[in-house]
Amino acid sequence: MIWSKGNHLMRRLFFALLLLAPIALSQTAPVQIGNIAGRATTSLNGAWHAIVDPYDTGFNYRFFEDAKPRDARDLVEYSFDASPVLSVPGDWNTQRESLMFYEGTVWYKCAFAYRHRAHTRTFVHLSAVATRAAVYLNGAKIGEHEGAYTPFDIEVSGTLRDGDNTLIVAANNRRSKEAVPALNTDWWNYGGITRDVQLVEVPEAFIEDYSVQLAKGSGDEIAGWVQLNGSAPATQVTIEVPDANIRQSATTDDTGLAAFRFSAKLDKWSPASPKLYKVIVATASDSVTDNIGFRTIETRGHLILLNGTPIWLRGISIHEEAPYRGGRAFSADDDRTLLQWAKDLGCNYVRLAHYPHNEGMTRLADSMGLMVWSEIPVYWDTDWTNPATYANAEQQLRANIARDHNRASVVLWSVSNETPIKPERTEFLGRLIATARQLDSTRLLTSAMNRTSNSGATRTLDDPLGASLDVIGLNEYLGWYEGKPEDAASIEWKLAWDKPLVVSEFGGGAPYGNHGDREVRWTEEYQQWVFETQLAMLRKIPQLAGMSPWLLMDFRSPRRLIPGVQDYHNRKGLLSDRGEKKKAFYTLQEFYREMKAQEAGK
Ligand code: GCB
Repeated sequence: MIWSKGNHLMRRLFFALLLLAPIALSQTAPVQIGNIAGRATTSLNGAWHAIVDPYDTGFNYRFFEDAKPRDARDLVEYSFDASPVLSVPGDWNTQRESLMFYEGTVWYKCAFAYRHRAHTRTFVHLSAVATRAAVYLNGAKIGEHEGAYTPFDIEVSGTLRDGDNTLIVAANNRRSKEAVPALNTDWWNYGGITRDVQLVEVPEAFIEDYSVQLAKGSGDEIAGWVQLNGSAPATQVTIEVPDANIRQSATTDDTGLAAFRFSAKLDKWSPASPKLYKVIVATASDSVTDNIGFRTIETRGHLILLNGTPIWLRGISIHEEAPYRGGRAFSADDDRTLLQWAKDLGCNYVRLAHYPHNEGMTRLADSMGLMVWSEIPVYWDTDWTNPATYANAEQQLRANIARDHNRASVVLWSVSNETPIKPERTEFLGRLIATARQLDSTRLLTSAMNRTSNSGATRTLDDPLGASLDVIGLNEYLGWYEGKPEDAASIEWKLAWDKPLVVSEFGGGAPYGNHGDREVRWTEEYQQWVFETQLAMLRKIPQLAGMSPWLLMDFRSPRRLIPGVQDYHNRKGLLSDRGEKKKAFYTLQEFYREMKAQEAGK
């Protein structure tokens, strides 16, 4: 929560869009550096000594000092060096059997050598720590963070020593009703330093972040901003797109912000042609290179338009669960395996449920041509009236948008999943939606809803939240949690708004290889039948603009307890966690083939 740069983004947009008078910058404003992949970094990944501390003893005993007994009689009641190691990145649960169900604190220590280079500043970048992190460098606390799926940066320029340094992270994944998500989720509560840790070196005056995107509503104008940090007012910034013969400049105001808008002739990014341009943002002292796609995304009535043309979202939901080895996914190989399976299914879109996935995922989606629904973990019941809960949710939203606001693949920001209809919920989510719109006016806002008004065979999706969304997300489990698959034949769906509908979830569970009569639950045949009847029902909905059934691959869940069938796994995957394709995979693949052919024929 503490190390956000959300307020930076707000400030930029405030200036860039409203062109109001500057507001003084707070010197201590936290920073989230954009485009870490384009920076000079030193990886701190590896084997870190780790102390499992279920009673939080380390805060009293000051584990963060990494003390060693001075002599044979000295009492130091802990030892990092004698404690076994855990791999970073990686959840702790799947690294040691005794930690599979562990919910508590683990202290991690990394020792590294450093040599300061003149005229540079250094940050520690933590791509994700689940769920709360307290971070210490050479015995002193340097920051803390809450939220298991978003990155944070801590400046250590004055704190790093030339020579040996010790970084200690206390990670805690205890659930709480005030947290986001709260106590109950249908996925594993993986703990630990689950994504990369890096030292990031930047010049004294550096490019903190930038937005280089097509202007809202325009196919031939780029609009955006560059935020400098540590620079003098009126610094010149250049924006270059060499392959489009673009070289433009802009000048910063006294907050370090330079806004720009210029015309540009560009080949548009799309799933059929995921063109990325090399973009160079530079000042006299700093330069960052990115690969950015340019596309527009809008709605008209119940259509979703990509680059002005209607597009139907052939999707699948994905959890950030590692194929083959299990546990939290984090590597480029994990990401590629998952997204390639989505491509094999015929997808042009993926829903990254239910939280921001690692940053490699959206970059890969950019280059593979997959549109992305990106979500924050406001899931099921939440402490709607608690200001700290709201602040945490908003911080996760800000960090997610800050991280991915230059990714062409991301077309939808989702603020929540399956929340109960009550005024305090609608107020909470309404504030998140307004914040997302302020931060990023170019993408579509959505939420996965599941409450309907039912009358006979008619189901009306009229959750009041829908009024403030661009795209209506619907999760429904007819034929699985409710009724029988064949009931789908007589159900009619209505929407309270003339807006696009994306059915964000439907499905049923079957362990791979469990065959039998389709009337028998948990067989692949039953799961396939659910898909057949659902597809027949859903395609009749006039507003249907896409779908992302539940889901690509089986994943771990502490709520899934049938031995021999679930074994702590949600089995609704179209593939097993070993990559075996179930029968329903082919049913959906065939449907997507047909949808694609229809689109091509239009
Ligand atoms: C849902 C939730 C998802 C669950 C799924 C299920 O509605 O959004 O997180 O995993 O159903 O399998 O029950």
